[in-house]
Amino acid sequence: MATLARGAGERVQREEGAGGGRRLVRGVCPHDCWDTCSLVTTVEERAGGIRAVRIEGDAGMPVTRGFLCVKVNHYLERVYHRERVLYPLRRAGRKGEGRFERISWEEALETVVTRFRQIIAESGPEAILPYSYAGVMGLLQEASMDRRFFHRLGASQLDRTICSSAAEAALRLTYGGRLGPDPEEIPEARLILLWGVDPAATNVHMLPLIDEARRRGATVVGIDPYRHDTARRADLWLQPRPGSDGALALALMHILVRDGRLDRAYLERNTVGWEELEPRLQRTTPAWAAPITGLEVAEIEELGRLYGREPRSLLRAGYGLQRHGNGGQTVRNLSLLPALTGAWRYPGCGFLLSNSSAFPVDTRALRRPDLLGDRRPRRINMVRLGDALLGDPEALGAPPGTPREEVTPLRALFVYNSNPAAVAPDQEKVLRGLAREDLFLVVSELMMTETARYADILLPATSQLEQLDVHTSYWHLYVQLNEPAIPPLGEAVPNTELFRRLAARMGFDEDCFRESDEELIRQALAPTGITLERLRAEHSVRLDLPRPWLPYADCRGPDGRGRLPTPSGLIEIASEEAARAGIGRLPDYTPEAESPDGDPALARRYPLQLVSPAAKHFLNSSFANVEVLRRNEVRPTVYIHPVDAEARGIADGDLVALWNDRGRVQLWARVDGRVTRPGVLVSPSLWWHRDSPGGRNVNALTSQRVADLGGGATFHGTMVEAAPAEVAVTAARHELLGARRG
Ligand SMILES: Nc1nc2c(c(=O)[nH]1)N[C@H]1C(S)=C(S)[C@@H](COP(=O)(O)OP(=O)(O)OC[C@H]3O[C@@H](n4cnc5c(=O)[nH]c(N)nc54)[C@H](O)[C@@H]3O)O[C@H]1N2
Ligand SMILES: Nc1nc2c(c(=O)[nH]1)N[C@H]1C(S)=C(S)[C@@H](COP(=O)(O)OP(=O)(O)OC[C@H]3O[C@@H](n4cnc5c(=O)[nH]c(N)nc54)[C@H](O)[C@@H]3O)O[C@H]1N2
Ligand code: SF4
Ligand SMILES: [Mo]
Repeated sequence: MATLARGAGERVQREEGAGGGRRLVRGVCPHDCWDTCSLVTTVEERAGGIRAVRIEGDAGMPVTRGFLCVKVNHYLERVYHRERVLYPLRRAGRKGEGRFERISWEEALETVVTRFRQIIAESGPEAILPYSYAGVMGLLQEASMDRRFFHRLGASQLDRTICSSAAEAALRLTYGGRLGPDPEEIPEARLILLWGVDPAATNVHMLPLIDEARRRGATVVGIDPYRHDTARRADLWLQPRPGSDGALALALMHILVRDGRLDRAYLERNTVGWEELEPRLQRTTPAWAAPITGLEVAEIEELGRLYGREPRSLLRAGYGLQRHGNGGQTVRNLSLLPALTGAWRYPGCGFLLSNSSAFPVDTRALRRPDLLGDRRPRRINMVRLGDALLGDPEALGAPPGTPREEVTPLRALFVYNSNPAAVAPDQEKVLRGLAREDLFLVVSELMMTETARYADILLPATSQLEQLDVHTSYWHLYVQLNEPAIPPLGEAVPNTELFRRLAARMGFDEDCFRESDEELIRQALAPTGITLERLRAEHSVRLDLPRPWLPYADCRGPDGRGRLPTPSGLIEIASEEAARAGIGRLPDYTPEAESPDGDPALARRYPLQLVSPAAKHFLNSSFANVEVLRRNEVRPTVYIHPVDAEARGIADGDLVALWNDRGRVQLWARVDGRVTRPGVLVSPSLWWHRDSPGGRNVNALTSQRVADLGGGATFHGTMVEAAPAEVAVTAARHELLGARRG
């Protein structure tokens, strides 16, 4: 990899100097991924026009080191994919059928604006809902002109909760924001806990950092019900029951107290509420946590011993463990562990989930919430899209008990940067909602996705090679510029341009709707002190933060007062805000509601806990239509423990059905050592519907229930039953009859 990296760096210089038909353009990977890699695209001018011919990592970027992941190595296959949407299209068949006719931009914009005006006149602007997530993570193309447009319109507001909001809320109330150590300093850690994270799939640029730490003698422990590819790098692997990590963390705290492993000086100076928590930890013994987590007492003791003995520890948590009903409390408990041992004092140590708060970007300038004026449109949680589309009053933001007739239904949905037909929970409801004849659906997409197929108006979006943007990261500390490498394909436009055009059509005459992408970049970066000129020259610029970066080594300012943006200014072990949010003033453990402990009656019907984590060769549902990546991911798969498989007559390689009250899917079973805990199923995600024999992906099973904090998604809190596919038809029918009778 190092050779390749140097090679790419040399070429940048050589070919930039050479001029002529080949050029190298520097960019940034657009995807929702920890790494936020620097890219170099080789562009050729040919008779037929300008074409990107190669994409590789940028050797000049210290964290992403000149290599890309297995997915983005195939980015050009995405850019030039036959399923790219290249022109505005109008639906010509039934909803979802995917038959369209080409129209002009003129006609597309006019159609959207006419329908929006009509809907606003009849039902008010809240009948319109934007639905977007992080299909592109650049500050401009993810959230700028689009937000201005919908603020000015007064549309319903979307709570963007599908990924990380439970953790965000937990860290906000505990630490005042999302900060962790600098990933570049990870090799300094002597103990690394990979807690619910699979870097071999989702954070490949952490692998060399872990390897370096191991060369220097670090111990690596994995804590995940799924023994994924990163397990090869671990000295110890614990497989707790999904949703039980909060209890494991409390047991570790118990061990730290019992064994005298606390950094009392750190706790004293930097935290509030320890004296309230400490006595409560007497009961959270390893023996208490063992039946909850399904771990042996000896395993918990071993983990406690390792963590207590080595304050130079990094707890690297992933987002999977907070996609549970108790996910907020879980992250709160985990994030406090380094405050007990004082790990925050050391480079590369502490708790690392996200570094988003390190970037002082001016999002208000980009998004202009002031365009709302006095209006306070209702908020709709994106996790509940299915219910919202089907008119459920609470999902539409109304107080419990409001009659349906009193609530404005959604009459238009505008989807961009997301593929809800595949990624949103409770898929049957989402698809029924998208199929509503009276719903006006606008989709802006690169690809003919399974959401796009339902569109009334489908608009072509540019890929990252065709647009300008600036990127921060939720992992490393660099700001990076993405320069367009090729002209837009067909009639595709960047999201910023799409909403500029729509605003002009709507007659919005505020100056902010005419600002260029370069102006937006300048506004966004103003507080960082990093200029567009500097980014053009240097491409990747590290934030002006000290090295080593120790965000919580000392939480008091020079005047001795707490300096964190929490009410006390310190790390809040006891939190009034947590009490108000309903999770209690102090860290605690409540079982995941959809689990054997949380709902024993449900577990009798659906005894298996299904986890659907990120697939190595896809990025959510992106890349799942790239042939070579589909082949490498093999087929929609569910990993089953041999005991569960045998009890159901399932053999390795069988087509099986999984079902619950929400839906039913078919996948191929793997019966191997990946899940060593009976009762747990793992299905790497997300495939498109068309790749599964049943025509649905795993989200037909997941629920719209929200987490304890931040309205977060609960994808991994899903109970199901499984059987070989043919037998399952009858079993599911019995289940359905049983449910009706009961
Ligand atoms: N290849 C690839 N990379 C990706 C993505 C992708 O789809 N594919 N998605 C991107 C996105 S949007 C995100 S948010 C990140 C997510 O990155 P990660 O957080 O690494 O990935 P997740 O799939 O959310 O979950 C990680 C792990 O959590 C485990 N897990 C689930 N529930 C529990 C639990 O209760 N306890 C414990 N201890 N572990 C649990 C899962 O088994 C899984 O191994 O990755 C990004 N990168
Ligand atoms: N069962 C299960 N479901 C999950 C998860 C899970 O772990 N298990 N993970 C969840 C997580 S963490 C997340 S973040 C969500 C992600 O859900 P999404 O944000 O929907 O992610 P993608 O599937 O990557 O879809 C993004 C879409 O945006 C489009 N796009 C990309 N760039 C642009 C652009 O510039 N303009 C426009 N208009 N469109 C663009 C892409 O082509 C793609 O179709 O899924 C969630 N769903
Ligand atoms: S998806 Fe992640 S690892 Fe892959 S190139 Fe993009 S930022 Fe890098
Ligand atoms: Mo995500």
